[in-house]
Amino acid sequence: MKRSDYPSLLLPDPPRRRFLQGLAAGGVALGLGPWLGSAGAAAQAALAAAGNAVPVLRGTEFDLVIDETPVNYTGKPRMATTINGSIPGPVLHWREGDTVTLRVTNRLKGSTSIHWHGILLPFEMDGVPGISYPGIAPGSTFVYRFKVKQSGTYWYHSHTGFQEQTGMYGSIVIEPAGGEKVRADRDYVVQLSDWTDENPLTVFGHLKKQSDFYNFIEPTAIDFLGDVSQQGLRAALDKRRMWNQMRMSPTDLADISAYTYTYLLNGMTPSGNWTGLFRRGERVRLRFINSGAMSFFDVRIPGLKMTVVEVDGQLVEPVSVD
Ligand SMILES: [Cu+2]
Repeated sequence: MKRSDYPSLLLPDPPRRRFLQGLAAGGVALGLGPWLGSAGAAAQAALAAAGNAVPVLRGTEFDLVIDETPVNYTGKPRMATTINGSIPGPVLHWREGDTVTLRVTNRLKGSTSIHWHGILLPFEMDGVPGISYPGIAPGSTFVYRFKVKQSGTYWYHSHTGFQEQTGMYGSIVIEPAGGEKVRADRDYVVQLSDWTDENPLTVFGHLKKQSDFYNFIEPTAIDFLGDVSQQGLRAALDKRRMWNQMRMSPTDLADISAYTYTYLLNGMTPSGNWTGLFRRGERVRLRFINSGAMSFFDVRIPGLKMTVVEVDGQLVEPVSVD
């Protein structure tokens, strides 16, 4: 799979698009720049050496540390919110039927939380501040413990402020009690997300003041004349009236576009070209996860048929797609 094939959506203009391909080796590993020598540099060097692999943790006991980590996706150094120093955080491998213990330590200046997305558990373990618990205060550790009652592909993320947008998310892979029913020779998580160099609060502020702030492909007078010549004046006017009455734009596919977003795959920018290796004839399982704060993704691998076998942790009637 080539990173350059993705994403095909919402890229306003070519120069910007090239820029937003990002740094070839962006992310945590190259976030060293101005902070070289700061705490955590050794951990980052280890990540750089690991290439494009997201760290994997297996078993029933997990220690997760939430901290700020310097990153650089576009040439501008920024601070991210990380789990064990990486974006995404580690892949958590669980087994159906096991009881897992997850100790989450907060090294941030403010409160944090981890919510286990799609996981069935007692409400006190759900990790939503203000609903199921007060959150995890700075300097403290919260211990989550619950029995794993399901299998499949899930993810986890902060449920506090905009921490998820700034890097605080990871994937969960749960092996079924009786082993995988659909066998594969290789198994890869493909976690898709979006990164902005802006403060997410600023992004939010822009949208509150102007909902199409990041939309640069609004219909123009020339588009209208094109509609008139194709559909006739009446139909063109009707169409425009319909959108105006809804106070919506026909190009309003997502509120936040590539104007500010760099799209990440397993924490790498498009130029980072995340690669999953396999041999000819092997069957590869890809676990696609949308961890975008605001984006949805049109997933395809040009020239390759894929079979969807599982959705949201549920086995489904296999469906062939591109
Ligand atoms: Cu969620």
